Amino acid sequence: MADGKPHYKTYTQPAGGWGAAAATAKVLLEQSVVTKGSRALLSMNQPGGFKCPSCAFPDPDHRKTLEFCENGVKALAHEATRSRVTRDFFAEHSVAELLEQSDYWLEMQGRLTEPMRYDAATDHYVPCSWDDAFALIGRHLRALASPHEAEFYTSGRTPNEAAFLYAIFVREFGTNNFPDCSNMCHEPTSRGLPSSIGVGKGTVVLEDFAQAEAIFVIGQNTGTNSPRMMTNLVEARKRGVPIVAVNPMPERALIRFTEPQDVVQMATFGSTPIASEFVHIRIGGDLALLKGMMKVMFEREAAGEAILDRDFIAAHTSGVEALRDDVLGEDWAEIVEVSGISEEQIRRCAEIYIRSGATIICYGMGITQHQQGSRLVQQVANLLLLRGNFGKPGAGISPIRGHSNVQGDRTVGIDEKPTPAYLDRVREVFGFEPPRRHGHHTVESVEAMKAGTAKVFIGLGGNFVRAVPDTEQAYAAMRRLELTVGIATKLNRGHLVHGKDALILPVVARSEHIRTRAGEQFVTIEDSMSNVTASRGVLEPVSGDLLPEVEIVCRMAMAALPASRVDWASYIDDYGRIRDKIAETYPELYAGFAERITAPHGFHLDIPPRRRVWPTPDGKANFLVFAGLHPNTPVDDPAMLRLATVRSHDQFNTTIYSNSDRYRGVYNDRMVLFMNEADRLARGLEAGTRVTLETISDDGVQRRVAGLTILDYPMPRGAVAGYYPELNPLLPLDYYDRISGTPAAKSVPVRVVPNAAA
Ligand SMILES: Nc1nc2c(c(=O)[nH]1)N[C@H]1C(S)=C(S)[C@@H](COP(=O)(O)OP(=O)(O)OC[C@H]3O[C@@H](n4cnc5c(=O)[nH]c(N)nc54)[C@H](O)[C@@H]3O)O[C@H]1N2
Ligand SMILES: Nc1nc2c(c(=O)[nH]1)N[C@H]1C(S)=C(S)[C@@H](COP(=O)(O)OP(=O)(O)OC[C@H]3O[C@@H](n4cnc5c(=O)[nH]c(N)nc54)[C@H](O)[C@@H]3O)O[C@H]1N2
Ligand SMILES: [Mo]
Repeated sequence: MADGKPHYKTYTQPAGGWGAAAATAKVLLEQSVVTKGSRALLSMNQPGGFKCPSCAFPDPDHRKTLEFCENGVKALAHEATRSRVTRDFFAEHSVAELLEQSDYWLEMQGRLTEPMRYDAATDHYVPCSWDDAFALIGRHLRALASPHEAEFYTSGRTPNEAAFLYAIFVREFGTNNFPDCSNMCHEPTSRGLPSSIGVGKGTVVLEDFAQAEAIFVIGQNTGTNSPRMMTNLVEARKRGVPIVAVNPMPERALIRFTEPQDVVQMATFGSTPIASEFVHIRIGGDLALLKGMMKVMFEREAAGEAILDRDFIAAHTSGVEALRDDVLGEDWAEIVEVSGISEEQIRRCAEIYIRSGATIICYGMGITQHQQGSRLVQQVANLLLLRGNFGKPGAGISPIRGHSNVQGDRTVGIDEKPTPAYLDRVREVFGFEPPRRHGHHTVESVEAMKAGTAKVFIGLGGNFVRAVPDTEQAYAAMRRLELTVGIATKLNRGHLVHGKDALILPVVARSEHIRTRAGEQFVTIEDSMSNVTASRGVLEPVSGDLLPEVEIVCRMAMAALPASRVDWASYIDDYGRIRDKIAETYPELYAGFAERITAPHGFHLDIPPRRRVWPTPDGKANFLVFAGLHPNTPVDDPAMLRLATVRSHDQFNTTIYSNSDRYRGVYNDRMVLFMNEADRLARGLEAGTRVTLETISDDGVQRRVAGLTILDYPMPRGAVAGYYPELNPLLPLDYYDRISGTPAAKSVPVRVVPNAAA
């Protein structure tokens, strides 16, 4: 519940277990969907059912009867909720009033039910017909001096069929302005890995977990953000496989976990220890750790031991000498200083890695959201390449993606820097000339809004203005626009921080039936391990006035492009036709789509490195050098702390399920700052004091967040953490990885403002 008093109590139980079971029941009750929700859960992640709308972790095909987790249940319960946002709700509350409410309150109002248009005269959203909504969008888009004045955002819940058509529509309209949530997330994987192994995706499949001999989990909070992966970690640990967790926060589920599906463990209050080695890394210390491990390997190899996979390196890679020189040139004292990890523990990690015949490295936002996130990802690949950990069972690189279809959206064309090969295919398949000039990623789209060169924003899902950095500036930028369109299931702040004209367009959700004139339709999703599966909703749509995302995309296109070469109307009813076009556009990945998708568990998209084929210019996997030990520019200020903005256990990105964070022992409060006690004492602060945090930057902008309660927490010295999106005002817009465009949300240099009124 959100309205209790804030309190803080260290969580000492294993993660998962009865706490998870209780939380599951509670959220179903809270959303009044016990029967409906429980019925739907029987179909979640099952053949013939729908894919969980929460994270992108795959589900096994040798499944248990139930294949969901606590946070999947929360996502479903909030989607299937009995609460509704109706025209009466909007009549009752002006936008100014709604802006005063918290993100949590907005979320709790329930599902959107009909299209609404902003009325400036009264500052209320008022009902509007779908025809009028599309006409308004068409009018605005056609009035632009250039197609590059529009920004077309995508959030990763959008299924392949809608995303593919959106990519075609926007390109026929004439721009590659595709800011998307991936730009804030795993873009360092998508951009960093191709120069290394030739593809921008992970190489591991779920079965590999059963054959791995060591698993590293770096910068990823598994128990909260991909809880179904805990099953794989538990199984591995029971087989005696070492698990190394690298994290500045001792995330509870990575320490000890009870599987809610394990009847015996539940009944006996048993649990499994997860990490055999917990590496309490400094924020941004991962480069030093990775290099330290590689240094151990090169040193021992030079001393005559057979540490490296020499045959693999000779046959499949290039650049190992340059990497060796770089790594051997690093100094131990500095490695220890920057990582915060002792040489002894780094040697232990190296030993685990060396002894393993097949290693998987999983990673999340703790690796990607740094100023040099893309190059950090490449160092993860280097470490794996040194022992040939690609193209064999139980081994590989495993980025743990975020949104359930964020990977799929990119595969089917949501890309601000599309390849010439894709654009050529689009021209051949659809008969128009797509734009070649690269478009805007997320940060560039905000810059364009600030500069006034962007005029229209269309958001296919998501909560753009809350997810991007520099909240104040982003709000101001958004308010300059001529038109903002939010295509969504739930009301969020992005609909309230709007342009002169604004629309809220409600969609059929993942768990609901899509019925068209051609009958029941299904959509497809690509998970984090490149499996493509069908998703069929099982619940009745919450209102008769919702449209599926596919239809919304088609009708926007028809309104904006009266002379289009594409037969949009034909795609509205029959999603099989869209899949045929996907197959035509991507023959090497999607040939035979219609047939292959009928398999109960879908199919796997080809990942060439799994076959030891490297689609790089020289046909080899490349060791890439990243000089130095810092993935973030060092800041010369003794008062500096590195701030990581993270998710609580009770949120999905900007959607706040409750104000508590059970595993970190925080209840009814999101305005907290996790800090090492010694750092607190060094600043002369008392535990539980409220402070103001200020960003250290040299652009002359003051960025502050006040009212943060300090909690003593086992953080490394110099590292603090707090919640996203509340702390986004501290993240400067231009503080991002230049290769991927991803904001460095895990390493913001900040200081506590002494004596600020908080
Ligand atoms: N329930 C739930 N599931 C989700 C989401 C959600 O919000 N809620 N979001 C989805 C999305 S879009 C995504 S991208 C994923 C995100 O899932 P995660 O990648 O787990 O994301 P975060 O919680 O932001 O942070 C990950 C971890 O990075 C650690 N960290 C911070 N800085 C560093 C560092 O410098 N080095 C290392 N090694 N670690 C560091 C933090 O302590 C934290 O444990 O989850 C997806 N699944
Ligand atoms: N400081 C900081 N900032 C971050 C991050 C961080 O760790 N720190 N993480 C970044 C990451 S990894 C990500 S992925 C982004 C997330 O950014 P977004 O993807 O933009 O945000 P979400 O909160 O996932 O979007 C939630 C909204 O999506 C809508 N929605 C839900 N389901 C559907 C659906 O099926 N269809 C449609 N059309 N709409 C739907 C609902 O209206 C809901 O309000 O945030 C990024 N921002
Ligand atoms: Mo994400």
